[in-house]
Amino acid sequence: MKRYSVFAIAREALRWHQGWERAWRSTEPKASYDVVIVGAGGHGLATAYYLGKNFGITNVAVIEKGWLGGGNSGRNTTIIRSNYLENSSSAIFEKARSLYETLSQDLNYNIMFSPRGLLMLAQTEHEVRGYKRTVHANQLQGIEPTEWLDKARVKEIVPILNVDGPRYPVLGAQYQARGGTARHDAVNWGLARRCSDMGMDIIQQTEVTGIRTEGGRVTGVDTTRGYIGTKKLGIVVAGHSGVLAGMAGFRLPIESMALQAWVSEPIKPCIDVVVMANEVHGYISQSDKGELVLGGGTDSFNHYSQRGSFHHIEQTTRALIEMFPIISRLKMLRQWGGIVDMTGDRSPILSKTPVENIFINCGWGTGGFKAIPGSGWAMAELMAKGEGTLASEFGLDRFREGRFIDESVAAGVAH
Ligand code: FAD
Ligand code: PYC
Repeated sequence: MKRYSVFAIAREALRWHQGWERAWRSTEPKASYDVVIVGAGGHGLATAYYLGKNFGITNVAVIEKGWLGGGNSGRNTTIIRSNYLENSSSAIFEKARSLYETLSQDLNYNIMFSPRGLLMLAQTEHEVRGYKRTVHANQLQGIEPTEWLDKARVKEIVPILNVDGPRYPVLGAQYQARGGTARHDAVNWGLARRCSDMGMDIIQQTEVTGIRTEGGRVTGVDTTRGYIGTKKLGIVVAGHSGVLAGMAGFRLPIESMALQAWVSEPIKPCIDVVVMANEVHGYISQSDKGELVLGGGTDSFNHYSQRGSFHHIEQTTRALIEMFPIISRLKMLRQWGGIVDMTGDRSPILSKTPVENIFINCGWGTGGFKAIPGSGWAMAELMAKGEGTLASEFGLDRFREGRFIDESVAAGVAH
C-alpha cells in the first residue's frame, strides 16, 4: 500500500500545493479484464476493493457513466446502523457497521466515521411494537446492541426534541449507541484510491450501453468508449439496475424512485446523535460543519430525475418543525435527490443472474450507504467463488419462491 502521511500535507503546503498526486489514476480502458464492475458508487467500488483485498483479483475495471460517487453514494444522509430484524439482514448490516469502525485505518483514508448514537423514534403503538421486537431480535443475533428507551430518556439524549407534540408525540425509541455517520465522499474516494493502488482501472465518464453474451455467458460490454471484454460482470448501478438488466435480457423486481434530502445553514452544535422519525418520513443529524441534515421519504411514483417532489419537502419539514421547533428559524441552503432502487420486501439483491458470470448487487433502496463495506465484502465473495455466505439469502430466487426478507420496519424511511 502506498503511504500517505500527515507530513505530506505540510510538504505540499511548503511547495504551494504543486505536487499532490491524483488520488486514483485516470486511464484508458484495456481491451479486456477478468472482472468489469458497472457503477462506481460505494457498492461497486467496495466490490472491487474486496475482490483485490480478499481474493487477489486485481485485473478489474470499474466503469462509471458520470463521476465516481456522483450517484446515491454521494447524495445520501450518511446514516449507519445495523438494527434490522431478520438474521440474514442484521448479519450483513452488522458486518458493514463493524468494517466501518476500522475503515479509515484499513483504507488509510479518513472517512470520518462518527458512531455518535442513533435513535429511531416510535410515534405510534405500531412502531413501539415493531422496534421492541427488533430490539429482542438484535439481542438474540448478538450484533452491536440496540435497546429500547422510554420517552424521558429520549428527551435527555435529544433536548431539542419536542416529545409532547399534538400530532407527533414521541412514545419511546430504539437506540443503537454505536450507530452514527461517516463522510460519504470520503468513503467513495478512499475505496477508489485503494482500488487504483492495487492496479485496478476506474474509468469515469464512460457509459455502458450494451452487454454482450455468447452461449448464455457474458463476453463483454459496449461502452461510449468502445467494447471492453470481460470474464465476469458485476452490475452495481442502484436506480439504473433495471436498465442494465434489460441490456442482459432479464427483468428485476425493482422500482426506481427519488429520495431527497436538504441541509440548513450552519449553526452551533445542538444535536449530537442521529434521529430518525419514520412515521413522518423524516430524519435529522448535524454535520461537522454545523449544518442540520434533513431528509424525507421517497416519491410515490417511479422516475429517474435526481430531484424529488416539492410537496415532500413541505410535508417533512412541517412535521420536523413540530418535533424540532429550532428548525423553524433556519434557512435551508440546498436540496438534492437520488434515484433509489426499491424491492418489495425492502431487502437487497446480491445474486447470480440468468446469464452465466453476470452478478447483480442492487435493491439497497433508501438504506445502502450503511451497507457499503459489508455489501462489497459479500459481493466480492459471490463473484470470486460463485457463492457467498453473507449473500446467500439475498438471491433473486427468493422472489420466485416467495421467501421474502421483510425489512419494512427497519428500512425506516422506505416502510
Ligand atoms: P450509486 O452510488 O447510485 O452508484 C451507482 C452508479 O452507477 C452511479 O454512479 C451511476 O452513475 C452508475 N451507472 C448507472 N448506470 C450506468 C451505466 N449504464 N454505465 C456506467 N455507470 C452507470 N443509505 C443509508 O444507509 N443511510 C442514509 O442515511 C441514506 N440516506 C439517503 C438519502 C438520500 C437522499 C438518498 C438518495 C439515498 C440515501 N441512502 C442512505 C441510500 C444510499 O445512498 C444508497 O443505497 C447507496 O448509496 C447505493 O449505492 P450504490 O453504489 O449501489 O449506487
Ligand atoms: O437507511 O438509515 C437509513 C436511512 C436514513 C435516511 C435514509 N436512509
